[in-house]
Amino acid sequence: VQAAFRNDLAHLLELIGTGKESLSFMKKRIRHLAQQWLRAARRLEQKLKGRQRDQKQILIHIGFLTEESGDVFSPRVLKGGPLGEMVQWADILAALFLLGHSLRVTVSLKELQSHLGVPPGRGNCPLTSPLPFDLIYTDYHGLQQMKQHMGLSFKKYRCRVRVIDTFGTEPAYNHEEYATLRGYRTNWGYWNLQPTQFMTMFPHTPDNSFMGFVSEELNKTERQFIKSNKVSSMAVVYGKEASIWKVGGKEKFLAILNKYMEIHGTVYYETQRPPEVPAFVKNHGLLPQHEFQQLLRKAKLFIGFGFPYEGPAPLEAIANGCIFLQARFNPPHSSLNHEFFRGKPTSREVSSQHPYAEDFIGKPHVWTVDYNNSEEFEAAIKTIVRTQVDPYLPYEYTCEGMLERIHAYIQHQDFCTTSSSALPPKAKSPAMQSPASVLALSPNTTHLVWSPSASRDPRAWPPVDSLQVWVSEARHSCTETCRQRGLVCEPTFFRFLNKKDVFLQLSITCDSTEYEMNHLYPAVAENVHECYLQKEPLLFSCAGYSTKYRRLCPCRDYRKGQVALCRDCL
Ligand code: U2F
Repeated sequence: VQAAFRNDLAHLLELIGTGKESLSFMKKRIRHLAQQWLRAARRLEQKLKGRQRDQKQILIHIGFLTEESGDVFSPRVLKGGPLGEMVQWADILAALFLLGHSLRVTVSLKELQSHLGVPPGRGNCPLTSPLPFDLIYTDYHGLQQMKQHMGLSFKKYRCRVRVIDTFGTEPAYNHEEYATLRGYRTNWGYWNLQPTQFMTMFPHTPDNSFMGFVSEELNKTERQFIKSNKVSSMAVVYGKEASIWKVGGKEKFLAILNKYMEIHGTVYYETQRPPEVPAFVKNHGLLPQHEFQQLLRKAKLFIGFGFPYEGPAPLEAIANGCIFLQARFNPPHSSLNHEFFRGKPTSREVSSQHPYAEDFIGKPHVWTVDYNNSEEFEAAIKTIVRTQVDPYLPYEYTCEGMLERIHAYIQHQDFCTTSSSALPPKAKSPAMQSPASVLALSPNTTHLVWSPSASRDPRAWPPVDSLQVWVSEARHSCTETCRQRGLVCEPTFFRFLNKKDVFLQLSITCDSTEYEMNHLYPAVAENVHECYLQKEPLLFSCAGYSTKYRRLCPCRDYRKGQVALCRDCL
C-alpha cells in the first residue's frame, strides 16, 4: 500500500490515549503545533511528488512511560521534571502519522504484549504468529521489555527496532563481547544492534541516526514583531528545577548579570518561593510550553547554569530571537568524569551545556564562555546587550526538516535484509569481503575520492558517490576528522575502506596487516608501519581516538542545515 500524506491530526490524538500527565503534555504540544506540521507536510509532499512510498505498519512503544519501568516522568510533568523526551516523542508521533503510516501507540506492558501477539499469561516464548509490524520505535526500557516477552523471536525481529536514545550509544558499548572484554561498562548497552538503529535527540555522533524534534517556527511578520519588541535588559534563566541554582560560584556571575539585566526564571514551586532562587530574580513558576515561548519572545538573553544538558529549550530560545549564553566545560564532562553521564553507553566529551548550540549554531546566537572568569563573563554580557540577532532555527529542527529526515530513514534504512546496505550482526566476518567497487577509488594527493566511473549499487544508501576517505591525525576521531573538512563521518561507508588496497592507494606503508576487533580500525600505527583492518562490522565507529593510531575515515557531504542527509540522499 502506498503511504498518503495526512492532512489532519485528530485521529493521532485519539491513538495516543489518556490517563497520564505525560500523554496530556504530548497531545497539547501536537495540537499547538498542528498548523505548522500540516503546512510542512504539504511542502514535503510537493517536493516528493509522485515518489513511491510504502505504508509501514508501525508500533510505537514508549517504554519509559510504562508503570513496569517505574514511570518516574509522568508525575513530574507539572513539577519541573524533564520534558525533553516527551517533546521528542510527541514530534516523532506527529511526523510518522503525517507521513501516512499506520500507527499503534502503547505505554503499558499489557498493550505491548497484546500488540506483539504474546500469548496472555505467558512470557518469554516465541511469538505464535508473525510480527504484524514493519517497524517498532521504542526506547531502552521498551527494548528490555520486548526482549523479556518475545523469547527467541526477539533476535529474529530486532532488526525492525529503532531505539530512541537521547544521548546516544557508541559502537564500542553496543557490542556485547567487546564492551565486556574492554571494560566499556554501562547500564544500557550490550544490545548488538546496528549502531544506526539508535536515534538521538541531537546529532551527537554520526554512529547513530539523528532523530531530533522540532521547534516553533515564525513567519516574517512574527519575526519583525519579535525583533521590535525585544527587551534588551531581560534575561531568562534555563532550568525548571530549583536544584540547578545550586551551581557553585553562582553569586558572583549572577551579581554581574544583575548589573546589566533583569533576571527572570521559570522555576517550579509549590507554595513558597524556592530558597535557592535569589530574591532579585523574578520567578514566574513553571509555565505551560506556549507561555514559556511567549516569555522567550520578549527576552534578550537565555542563560544556562550548566544543567540540564543538551535539552530542547536553548533551540526554542534561539528560534525566538534570544542569545543563548552557556558555560564552557573545561575539562569536558563525560561518562568517565561526571555522575550524570556515568553508565551511559558513550564516552562522548561534552564541552559545554549544549554542544550542538556551540558547534552547529555558534555566534552571534550562542556564546560559550568560562563562568569562572569574571572578565570574560562580563564582557560577554555587555556585548550581548548591544547585539541584535534574528530569530534562527536550523532547518533540521523545522517540521519539514524532521519529516524529510524520517521519510529518508524509513525509505532507505534496512537492517533486516543482508544486502550491502546493512551487514548482519553475526555474519562470518563480512568486514573482510569488501565490495569490488572500492577499487575504483581514485587517489588524490591527501585523500581518496569516489571515482564516478565506478559501478554503483543503486540500493546503497547513502549513495557512495558522496564518499571521501581521509586519514585522521593520531589522537583524532573520525567524527572530528571529517568535521574539520566540512564533511560528516558516514559509518555505513567503513566497509568500502576496510581493505588492504586502500592503505596502498593512500601511500601508507604496511609492514604487516591484521584483522582485529577494535572500534578504531581500520587504522595504521604509523611509526611501526603496522596496519589494521576491522574484523567485526558492528564495531565500525566514527567515535574514538588514540595516540597510537591514525584512522581511515569515511566522510561524506551533507545538506546545509540537514546533517543527516547527503546532497543526493533524498
Ligand atoms: C533535557 O530535559 P529538560 O526537560 O530538562 O529540557 P529543557 O531544555 O528544559 O526543555 C524541555 C521543554 O520544557 C519546556 C520547553 C522545552 O520544550 O518548552 N518548558 C516549559 O514547558 N515550561 C517552562 O517553564 C520551561 C520549559 C533533555 F531533553 C533530556 O533528554 C535530559 O534527560 C535532561 C537532563 O539533561 O535535559
